[in-house]
Amino acid sequence: MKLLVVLSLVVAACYGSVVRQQRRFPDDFLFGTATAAYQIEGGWDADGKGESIWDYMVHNTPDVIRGKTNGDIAGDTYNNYKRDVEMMRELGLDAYRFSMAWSRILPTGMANEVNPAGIEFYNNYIDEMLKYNIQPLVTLYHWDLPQKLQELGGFTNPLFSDWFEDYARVVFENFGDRVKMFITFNEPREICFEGYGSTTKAPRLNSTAVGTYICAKNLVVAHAKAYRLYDQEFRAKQGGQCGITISVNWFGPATETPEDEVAAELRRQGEWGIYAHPIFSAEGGFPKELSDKIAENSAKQGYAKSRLPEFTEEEKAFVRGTSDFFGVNHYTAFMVSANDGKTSFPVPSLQDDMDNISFADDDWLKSASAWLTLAPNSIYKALSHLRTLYNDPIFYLTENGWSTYEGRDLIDDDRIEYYRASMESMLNCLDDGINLKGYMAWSLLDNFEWMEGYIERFGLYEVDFEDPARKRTPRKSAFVYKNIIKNRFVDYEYEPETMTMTIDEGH
Ligand code: GBH
Repeated sequence: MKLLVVLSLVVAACYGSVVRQQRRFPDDFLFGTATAAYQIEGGWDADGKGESIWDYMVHNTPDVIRGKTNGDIAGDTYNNYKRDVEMMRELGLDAYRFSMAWSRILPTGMANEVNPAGIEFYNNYIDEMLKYNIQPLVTLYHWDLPQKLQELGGFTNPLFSDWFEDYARVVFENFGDRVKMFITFNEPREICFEGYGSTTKAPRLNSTAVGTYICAKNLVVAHAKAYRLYDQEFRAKQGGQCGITISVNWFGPATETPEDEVAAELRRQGEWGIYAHPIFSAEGGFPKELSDKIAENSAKQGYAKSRLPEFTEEEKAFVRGTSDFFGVNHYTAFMVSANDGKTSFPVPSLQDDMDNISFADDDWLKSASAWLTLAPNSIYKALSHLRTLYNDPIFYLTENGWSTYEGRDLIDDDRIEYYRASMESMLNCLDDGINLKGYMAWSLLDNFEWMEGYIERFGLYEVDFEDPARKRTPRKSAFVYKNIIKNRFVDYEYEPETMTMTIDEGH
């Protein structure tokens, strides 16, 4: 007996991390990385591609981008896609999430004119992944609307959902034989609030009180049309899935006072509830507290109707239940307080409708991005909340990642700390029985970080944007992620022996 105790003590001492190591990811858990067309492809007008709202904005108002750079060439994946797939093999990825550029496939946005070179590019890219058993996850829309459609009002045109459905049909028809997971939209909040409601994304409409809300409604209807199209005309023969990705950072109350609880709830509804509730809730439509508040404010402000365009019962039923999974982009958390009257927002505005303030804890590790800190266990907090609210959906984390500054060396220990913390938080989800099926790290490689240009870097691989060949070099975090994928647990002792990548057998 005594011997046994001593023995097990010795074993425990030798394997200090044994407890953590027992927590494994299942073999069928999908590990991948994510990117978006405008951020990596380049070839902005190559071979018949049409102009997108990002092409238009960076060429006409270059000052809006830090360093006045643009995505004209970016990582030049248009010419380097084979190298990108080689990197996926080096990492041993199960899956890869990327987006298609609408204007590369349909140069004017409308389905009357399909660009064969665009179809060919995505065919080659997909086939290259499939050769090595890497499952492609395709996002149809990651922010690069064809400029011609913007000139017709973009997401605020009531016909927007038809244009999107027509585009989706072209994508399903051409690629659905090989792509089994489609994501309609990436981050409705960033499309609608940042693009239409502020000036931090194209098309910079700054119509926070009205544009944001029209966009929200048209976007979820467009999503539902694409989903129903897939369901009715493609699913039986193609056998895949269709869903949406919403950015869900965690917004918890700063204190336990009822005021802060209410503030946090309104904030969650304004951040992601207005996009998620119509699709994932049992009753459908916009979340009640926020929509009541907007209606009340609109009346006070002299509008004839609520600034939030409500759904008809028929529309509610059409949109409800139209996602095979809940794609979550999650990066961080904020604490929310009721507005103490010291902060004033423009009236009318979404910010005024939510009327609260938020902040990160000073102790949380800071990245190169002002909004991004390492908040403890925030994946678990976000997913367990969503799970209760929306009846236990299947989740994929479709983005999660960390930024460092341009020019930093390849030893990115802070990114490694972040990724390891994310793994622990996901394991907490799995322990709790949350239906989390996969994780896409943002990002495979450094890319054009929208308004931040090339200053904030999210890549597991560093990219030399001065080099015409856009050489890619693995950071230390790439080796650590590779090790996690291979082992299906987090080995805290692991250190790469060299900084040279190889492709393991079977990849
Ligand atoms: C994702 O958005 C995007 O899908 C991806 O394309 C992007 O590269 C990645 O994150 C990293 O940023 O400047 O203070 O107004 C994440 C959500 C929302 C984070 C907008 C940055 C800007 C806040 N993003 N936010 S601010």
